[in-house]
Amino acid sequence: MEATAAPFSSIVSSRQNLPSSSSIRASSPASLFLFQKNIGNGNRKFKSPRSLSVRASSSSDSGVTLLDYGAGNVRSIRNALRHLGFSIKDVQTPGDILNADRLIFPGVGAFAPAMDVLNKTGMAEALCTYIENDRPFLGICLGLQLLFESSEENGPVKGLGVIPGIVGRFDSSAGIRVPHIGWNALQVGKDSEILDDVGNRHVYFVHSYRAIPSDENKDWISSTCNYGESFISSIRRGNVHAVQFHPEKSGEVGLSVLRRFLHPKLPATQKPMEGKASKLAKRVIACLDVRTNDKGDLVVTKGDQYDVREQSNENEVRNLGKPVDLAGQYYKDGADEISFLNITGFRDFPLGDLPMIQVLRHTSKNVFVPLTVGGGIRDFTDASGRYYSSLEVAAEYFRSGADKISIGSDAVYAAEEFIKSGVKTGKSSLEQISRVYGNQAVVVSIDPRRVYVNHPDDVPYKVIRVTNPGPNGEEYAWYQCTVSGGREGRPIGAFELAKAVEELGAGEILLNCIDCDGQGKGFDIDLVKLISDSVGIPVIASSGAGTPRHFSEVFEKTNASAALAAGIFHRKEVPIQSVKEHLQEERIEVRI
Ligand code: 1PR
Repeated sequence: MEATAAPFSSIVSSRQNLPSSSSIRASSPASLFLFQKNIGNGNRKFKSPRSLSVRASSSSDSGVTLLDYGAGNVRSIRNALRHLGFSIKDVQTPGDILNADRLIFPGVGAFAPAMDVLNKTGMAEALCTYIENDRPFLGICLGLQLLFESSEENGPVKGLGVIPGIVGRFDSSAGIRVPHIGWNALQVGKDSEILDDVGNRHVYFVHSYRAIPSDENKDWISSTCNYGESFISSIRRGNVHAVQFHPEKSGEVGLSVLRRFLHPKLPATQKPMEGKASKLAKRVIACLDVRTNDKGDLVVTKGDQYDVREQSNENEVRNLGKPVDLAGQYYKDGADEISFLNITGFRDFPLGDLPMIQVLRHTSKNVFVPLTVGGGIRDFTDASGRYYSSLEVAAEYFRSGADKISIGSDAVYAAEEFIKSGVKTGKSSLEQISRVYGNQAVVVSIDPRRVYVNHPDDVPYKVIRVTNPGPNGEEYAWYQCTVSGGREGRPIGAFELAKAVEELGAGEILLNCIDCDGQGKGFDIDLVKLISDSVGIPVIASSGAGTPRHFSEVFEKTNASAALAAGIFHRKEVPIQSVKEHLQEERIEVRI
């Protein structure tokens, strides 16, 4: 496919202030990669605008036009629209935008490559014309940001220029963690219409850049959100809407936003749904460790200190259920996020492991909260000599329904290399994926093991005084990172790794602890405190949850943004709702 830059003036009347493609930086290999992959996989062809003529609108009441330019997870919005009974017509030409009855633009990825593609395909001009004509439009996330004049993301880069203002990065020096990931509350203006059912409930955000309210854009703003500062969470003018949050990832309340956009004549809700949202909520995440058992079935398993085999003569892989079924159950139970970790991914090639892709595809049909997938994300050459970049692996996961990918072993090697050389090569999977999809889409999963020492100077890694002394009375410990599912210890500590991967572009840290895994005795508070105090990105505390009290403890004693558990949920010992209720009682804000 060629990303054509043919003039669009033959079909659209001339307009002012259009972003000129010459002001956009040259197409990055990443954006072209995405675009080409998209065309290749979706059998879609973007035609030159010259070949178009404006047709009369033909969409039915249950049809919606979707502008998918090929980056990130657009499957979720497709699934949400289908779930709501709508059929989707994909934009293939700029003319499809002009002829749409209602258009959804779920922008994902980074600002510059997105604008690059929009300009080169003539879509930018068509979008501006469509919006100027007050046609029904819903932009999501980057689809909101692109409406502004420009963005500082790898820029400045010119946007569509529909709304006055510059999209800038959240200021982490104000003591907030960037990216802004999680469920936050809105301050909804009067005439928002599509937000009528949101009321005082949390919706899901994931972004590092935001537009801020000003006198010039105040007429557009339909809601704001607070995260260190007030930023624009939605805009509305006439039939044109855009939201910074992800309705397709905001559970039932998010689906109501889409429903109201698709059915603008729905009666206004007299009383918004109940809720008590006021700020960013602490997240409760359900984690599914997935692997193939000895019979060849893909199962959810769970280890004790990473040993997932039964202590029986058969020594079978523990089978705690089917991945898609369990994920669906956890969604209904109120999980704020679901993680799938392909725990044998370090030895199998993920794209050869199609069941994992299928799990994502099926899960994302009915689960409307964020999905993370990890395991085996790295560059790979298969038996026939075909080389797959980690970017291709990640792209396939995103296309299959993942919102974030999680990198384990490969991030350890990248961090070791970076610490040794002091140079960011830009070639590691972590750097490549975060460059293309944004760092909010990249989680680094750390599998550390506690190593007790007698003295802080015993090892060249960050050593802390531990709350509970070691078996020989040792008062200190460091946390050694491992690879290959805990099988191999590496010469790097969790502290050093966390700092390095933040530099390399990780957007979030999933902090496991081999010693605590499956023990049900609580999170390793010393470790979670160490890491969550050392980095500016969100940290997910993982391993060891046994009771609801363990969740409140980790939120009260550390700066963790989320807490993850597996065994207690799989064995139905503690329902997710009980955890949430307990956190509420302890006055810790959660999404209910
Ligand atoms: O190295 O990029 O291929 O990624 C492999 C991924 O698989 C890593 O994220 C790694 O953490 C995970 N993994 C590998 N082996 C195991 C294992 O258990 N044998 N699982 C494994 C890690 C840890 C948690 C677990 C919590 C909570 N599982 O995710 O869910 O400890 O458990 P609990 O609440 O029951 O205590 P790569």
